[in-house]
Amino acid sequence: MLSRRSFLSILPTLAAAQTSTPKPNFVLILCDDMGYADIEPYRSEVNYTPHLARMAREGFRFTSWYSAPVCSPSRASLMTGCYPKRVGLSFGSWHAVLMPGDWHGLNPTEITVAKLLKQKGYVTSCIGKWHLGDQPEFMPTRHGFDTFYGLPYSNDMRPTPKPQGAMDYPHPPLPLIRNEKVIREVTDQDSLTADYTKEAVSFVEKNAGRPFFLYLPHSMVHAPLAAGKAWRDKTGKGLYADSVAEIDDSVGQILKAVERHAPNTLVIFLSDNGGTPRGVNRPLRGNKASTWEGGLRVPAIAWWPGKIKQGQVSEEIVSNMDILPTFAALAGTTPPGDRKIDGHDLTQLLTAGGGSGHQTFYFYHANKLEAVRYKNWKLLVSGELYDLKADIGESTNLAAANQEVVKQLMAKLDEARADMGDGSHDGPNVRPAGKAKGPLRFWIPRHPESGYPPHAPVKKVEGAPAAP
Ligand SMILES: [Ca+2]
Repeated sequence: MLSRRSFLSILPTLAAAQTSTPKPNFVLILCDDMGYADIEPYRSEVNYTPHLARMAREGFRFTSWYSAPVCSPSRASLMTGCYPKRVGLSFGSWHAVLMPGDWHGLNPTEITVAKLLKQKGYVTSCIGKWHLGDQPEFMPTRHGFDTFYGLPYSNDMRPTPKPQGAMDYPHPPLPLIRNEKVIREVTDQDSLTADYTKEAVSFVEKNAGRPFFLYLPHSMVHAPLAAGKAWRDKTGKGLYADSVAEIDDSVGQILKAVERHAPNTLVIFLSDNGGTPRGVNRPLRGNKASTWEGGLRVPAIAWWPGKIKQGQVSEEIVSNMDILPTFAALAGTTPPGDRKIDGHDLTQLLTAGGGSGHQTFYFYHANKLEAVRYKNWKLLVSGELYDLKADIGESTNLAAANQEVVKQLMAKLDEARADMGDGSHDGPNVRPAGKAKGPLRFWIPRHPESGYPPHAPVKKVEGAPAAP
């Protein structure tokens, strides 16, 4: 046993050791529209994804990671640690997601995970698709990222020959942006994944000596699908499979760069929402843009050799909202205390094998509350009840035999309504989306031959509110 004196004498050494513990780096890789069973760790029978398989084998795989049904809301929750509804971004201004020239975006008053980490001395970069507002004040460089390279929104938001409806709103040319400057119009998307990957690897190499946060939201496998020359027709299973294979190769390059240059790095791989019918969501019901499990439950793998034990799998309810509190804790800081944050710190779960996720998770589709999960139960507002542990595919409605559970979960739905609201009613604890201050601009004006004015807003989309 240590004498009191020798015990006291080692205290300063311990304190010094603690303060000198290097902060971990973070790499957050986000795939777009990838389905639950599109990769090997989730039993894909189509796609060959050796690098993601390795990540899962050597790391931690979640089977109940929830995102949001579509792109912008999913990214809002990743960046803020909150339900999209809480930060006013469960819906765009006239479409399910934010559109080019949209007057809404992630509120500049929100504290993103990038802003938090930057305050702790991290160098931060967003490489890929942003989709949280394309007006200058909403861009990554105004939300805590030192640098940005990529697209401001989805790769399908580009000029189309015949605009019809909201998705075919007469879009401006699709811009590739570095920081806050347009590099060029993107017409051929084949090199996007390779370009992002090259930028990402170079970022890791350059910043290996300091704590960094790399956010890498790929444009793929969102349509229009594309793959680099080396990948096109490589799988023999079509362009979707080629595109998935290239994403997997990109993951391999990131892991290699991290191992070589910055081994103290937590890498997380996610999809931003459930898969489309192009991919495979088995055994889940439904697809992207629904609140069936197939709309929000996504592949999710965490990898951090030496810190995360190999080959772990967890059924805990976890979500995009947990990224901010987790990264904050690992970087030695805390989420902002002046506002409601919905996410949980997953550090214990990831590194100690203990700890738990959420007991309750709410499913919003646009502004509408559609379901709640509590432990293994999921109740839809329609009154249908599913036991997700026994019936992950939501095939058997057990409401009739479980009226007490229905009652309990209905009360939980009411709690969400009183907190965040439902439909056009915003609850008292909802914060507004940002609203653009200046005249609405596109990054590249519309081509004169499009027949539309050069800048947004232009054409009245049916059902859309008037532009401010
Ligand atoms: Ca998406």
